[in-house]
Amino acid sequence: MKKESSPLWLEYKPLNTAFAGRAAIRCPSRVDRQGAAVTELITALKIMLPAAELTFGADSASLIFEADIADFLDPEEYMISADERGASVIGGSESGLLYGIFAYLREIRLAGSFVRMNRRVRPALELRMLDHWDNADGSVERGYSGESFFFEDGKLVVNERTEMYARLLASCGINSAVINNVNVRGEAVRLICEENIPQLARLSALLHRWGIALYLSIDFSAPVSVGGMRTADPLDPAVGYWWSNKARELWKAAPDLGGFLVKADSEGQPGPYAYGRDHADGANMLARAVKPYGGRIIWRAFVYNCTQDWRDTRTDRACAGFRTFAPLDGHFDANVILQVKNGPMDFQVREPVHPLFGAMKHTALAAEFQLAQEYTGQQLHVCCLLPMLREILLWNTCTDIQPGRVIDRICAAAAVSNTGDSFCWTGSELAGANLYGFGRLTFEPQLTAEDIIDEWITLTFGRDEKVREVLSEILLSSHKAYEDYTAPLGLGWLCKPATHYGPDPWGYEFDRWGTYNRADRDGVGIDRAKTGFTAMYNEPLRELYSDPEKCPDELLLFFCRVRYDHLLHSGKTVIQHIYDSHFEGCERAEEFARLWDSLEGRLPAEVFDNGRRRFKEQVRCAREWRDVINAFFHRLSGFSDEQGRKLY
Ligand code: GCV
Repeated sequence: MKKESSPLWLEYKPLNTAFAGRAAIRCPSRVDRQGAAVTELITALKIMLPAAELTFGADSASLIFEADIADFLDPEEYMISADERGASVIGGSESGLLYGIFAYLREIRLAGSFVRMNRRVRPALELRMLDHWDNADGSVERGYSGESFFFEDGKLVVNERTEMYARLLASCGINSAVINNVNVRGEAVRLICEENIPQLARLSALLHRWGIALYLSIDFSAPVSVGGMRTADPLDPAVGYWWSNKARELWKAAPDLGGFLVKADSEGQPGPYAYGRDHADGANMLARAVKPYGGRIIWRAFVYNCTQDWRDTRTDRACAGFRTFAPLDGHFDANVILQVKNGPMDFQVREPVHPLFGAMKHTALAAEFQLAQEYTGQQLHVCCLLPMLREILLWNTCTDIQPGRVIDRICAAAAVSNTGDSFCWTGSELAGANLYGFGRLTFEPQLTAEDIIDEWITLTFGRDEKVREVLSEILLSSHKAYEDYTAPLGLGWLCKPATHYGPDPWGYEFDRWGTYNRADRDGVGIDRAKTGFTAMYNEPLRELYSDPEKCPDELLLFFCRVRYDHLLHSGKTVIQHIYDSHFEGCERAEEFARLWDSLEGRLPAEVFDNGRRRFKEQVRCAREWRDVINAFFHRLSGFSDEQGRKLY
């Protein structure tokens, strides 16, 4: 069933100016008048200047908007020069022009009137990608925003919502989308089969018009599962031949297809190991099949042993990605991108940056983030990820190649999407900031989280000062609050297994997933110098992380095993920090709920009520986290709270 959707930050309103004259759009023939860029400009101007007479190329106009394409710009680059009489927007291609038009419209909406500006911008990363974990049956793995809007009962859906989705993505700079789950199951295995190709082609064309390339997650064993072959061995020529034919068939119908995303040999997904081959063998075979069409293979580095024995203290899951992929550096074809999760474990609220970013020197890399708040409150808790994303992108890997920040070492950023078919797309209105901000930040990483949040609030909720103040305060302190009441000093996995919601500090301790805190009566944390993990970082990081006296407080329990009375740089003991941060984080959540309540009457009623319900749940759950985690450590360590608060 088709559901209504909100235009989010793209709701145009009349500008403050009372302009009633003639406004002209001028574009030379190399610009497509029916293309997305010009269409968006017209749509916006009609609403922003309701009394204006809008024409194409009229000389007597008092407002002139020029749109052009120029070869001296990169395809996605744009240039704007504007003043009170209009604007000239030039792109390096239709996509660059589209980004320029969106940027111009954003500025005049933020100002409420025509602005003077001169700007030339080129995106920092080549691919800015959303990864949907949507299943063909319409469910979404780790989805907290309703059902899929791409799939319904095994069928691919293309409708007005798809068009709105493409506009939203383009407006914040996202240029690629993987529409199906990396765990390719059920009918999704057949997505690349003949019966689905016409609909894929429609979707690909729709997205392409908005500068977005369609990617598909594929089943590595497709030659067997849908091709009827006896093997999917990447070095078997018949397998390569099967994939080449499949690529030809797909790109013939959908010439703008971006490529495939592959989760191989991970959490039960098939891969090259079954045939005694390595990940470069698997990725390169696919890369050769898609190469003639400019296609790419995005290959995930999330490979580890998920059937570990908890008694085995020598195997460390954090080491797995590095051990698998670092020896393969330089072995991948040029059209393979290795997609590495931001940390070595799995999207915890605090993890060190993955050491592969500082180790792979001859491999194209993508950083993978998770906007779906699987481990960060599942969109019931507010948790704005932008400060963290920015910190990671600008983090110095200390490699000998300069510049060596993560953003300099990658060509792509991907984010597991937080969208679904809920009216506001992201379940919680506030989670929209993560979606918008991911696009803006990966286009222009020099923007601060504060800038982006302020921009998003104004575009989404208007310019009410109180709303702006309250929402920025909540959003900017939300990640710290969540970290405080759930994950002290870098210690992850205290959540309930399977659902990953709510506290259960023993939950993962005797399980098979390689996710342990090893807390006992004497101390807590894992000595990762001993497991070999800290050695995967470049100096001076290696030394910093190996030494409990030097390790940054926020990562101490990730890297080191310490006693509860170990003194932190902050001057507190570990145990007192655990108690304090849980009380403080929880108080912060209570404060968020009060702040939100102060916005009653200033936000649309449905938005306010939706937020109020979610903050109520956040407060309940934060109290649960506080009391369970404090009781756990109190009972194990025997230390009481310096402030005499109740620890249960
Ligand atoms: C799509 C974690 C999640 C899984 C997810 C996996 C992955 O394990 O819990 O739901 O699977 O990561 O990123 O592949």
